[in-house]
Amino acid sequence: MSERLGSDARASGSIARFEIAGQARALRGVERCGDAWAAMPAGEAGVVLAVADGVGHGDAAHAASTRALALVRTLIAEDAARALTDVIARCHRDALGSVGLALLVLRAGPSGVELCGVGNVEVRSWPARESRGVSYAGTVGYRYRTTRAFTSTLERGDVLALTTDGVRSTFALSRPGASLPAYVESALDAHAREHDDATMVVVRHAED
Ligand SMILES: [Mn+2]
Repeated sequence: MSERLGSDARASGSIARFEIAGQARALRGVERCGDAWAAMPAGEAGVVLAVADGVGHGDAAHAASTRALALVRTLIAEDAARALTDVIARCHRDALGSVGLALLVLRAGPSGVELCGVGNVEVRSWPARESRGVSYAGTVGYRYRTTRAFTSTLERGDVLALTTDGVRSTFALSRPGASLPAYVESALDAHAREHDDATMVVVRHAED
């Protein structure tokens, strides 16, 4: 298990009882990906996932998204139970003057799932049990009106997928096979947009 799981590229591993795979693909022809993702332990039994999409593409977007995720790591390391609305607010203040970003932070653990987001980062669940909540309109580091955190239950074997808007709405989360990295790879091959960075992070709660 890596404390540094998550990157601006592809990675996979396990944290607590959660299996995680993610991949951030840069827009073709651009070196730096404007999206980034991170996964980190949250206490003994939990995990926090964060996905960021810097406004625009390239270096400035990359800088905004990676800086925000570094701050999320710091804040969760300080207090694994910190309110997610506060995490978003701290990232907002830190990102003022940058290009801004969309940011979604999700905490999963034995007591369920909690998530909070601003901007176009989506969450899907398999099986679809109930609404997992939505991101609020706005841009972290520029302007957003308000946020709240959504909570839902989590059963063994449940799968969640976080995606930036570089993944088309044609993507429907299905039951992944044994390999989460292979699932993410093929889902991005099929559903990533041509003209945007695209990121997908999938987390599976252990079956037994
Ligand atoms: Mn995007």
